[in-house]
Amino acid sequence: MESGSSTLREIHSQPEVWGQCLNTLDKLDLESLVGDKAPRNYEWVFVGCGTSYYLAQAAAATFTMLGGAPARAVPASEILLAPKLAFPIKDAAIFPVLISRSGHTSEVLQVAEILRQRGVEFLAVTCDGNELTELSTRTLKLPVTEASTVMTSSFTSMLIALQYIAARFAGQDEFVEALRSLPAALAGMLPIYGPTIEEFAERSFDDVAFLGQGALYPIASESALKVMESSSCYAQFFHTLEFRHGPMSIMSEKVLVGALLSEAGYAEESAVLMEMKGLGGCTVAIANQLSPEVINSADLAIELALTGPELARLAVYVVWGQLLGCRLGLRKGLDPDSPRHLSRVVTLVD
Ligand code: F1P
Repeated sequence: MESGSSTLREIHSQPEVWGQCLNTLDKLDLESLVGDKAPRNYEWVFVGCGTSYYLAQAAAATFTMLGGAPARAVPASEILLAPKLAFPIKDAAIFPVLISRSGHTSEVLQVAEILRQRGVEFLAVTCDGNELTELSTRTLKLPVTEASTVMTSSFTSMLIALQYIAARFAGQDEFVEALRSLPAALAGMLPIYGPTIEEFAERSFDDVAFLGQGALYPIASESALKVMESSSCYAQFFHTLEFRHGPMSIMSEKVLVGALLSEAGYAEESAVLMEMKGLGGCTVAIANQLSPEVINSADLAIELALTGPELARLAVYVVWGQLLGCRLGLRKGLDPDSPRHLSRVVTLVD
């Protein structure tokens, strides 16, 4: 099979896959799945590893911002190695949500086993294996199949699913409607930005940094992870304004800075990106609506032009980092479907 063909196909399949997931969610009996665990009564603690951990962060941000009740994300390994830090409050007050595309990641399964032994009920969110689902009576399995090692459509689909649940709890029908508009919107954008990103990825970089604030921070983190996994290039992620506090010393013409710009912080965040351009860097600006100064300054400008609440746009923000990582990897002669040293599932043997 041609290098990267599964990853590219899976990235481009997202409009269709999101549509199928939304149909599954519409048919799901959410009340019996999690109705008794309302976020106003329980702290939802989202747990995962790798991409699923960044998804956990984006889900926690959505629950906190939409529902107004605190929610958190922790890597599964923290529950195993620093349990007092990960679960400082009573078991009875938390509702863990264990996220794993495969359902077979050892650290997540170990957390599931610990919770089961302690009698803590949890929701398992997955696209695949039953090893995880067998440990919980509450499971959400999405119709997403991926052949690639790297997670793309599974990340965005599970994100949309968790945002859908957050919106249902918050009684925000217009948020659910905004999620429903994403498949058609992305289908319109991919033919425009897909070729642009392919051409852009002809350049080579020594370092890559993705920046984002608020709920866009986990999306910047996942974008950087995609570039690392798919192109074996070191990529970092920062809260946008933090980049001035030290990291900017890496700036040169061989550094790529990608900024996921929010509406509320647009002026401050775009100023950082333009400053990095002034220091010789190559810049990518991604926003719902871009100002002429940013369009003129950035080497690559991606405008989402979506309607609906900003928080409902997270899934679309990540697609460009997915594509960029894959295209950079292909340009380097790598196979983004099977990145160096990685496997689809991290299985730890005792
Ligand atoms: C989590 C994960 C992936 C990563 C890698 C190993 O998988 O860390 O994010 O790309 O290939 O596994 P999962 O628990 O969601 O299946």
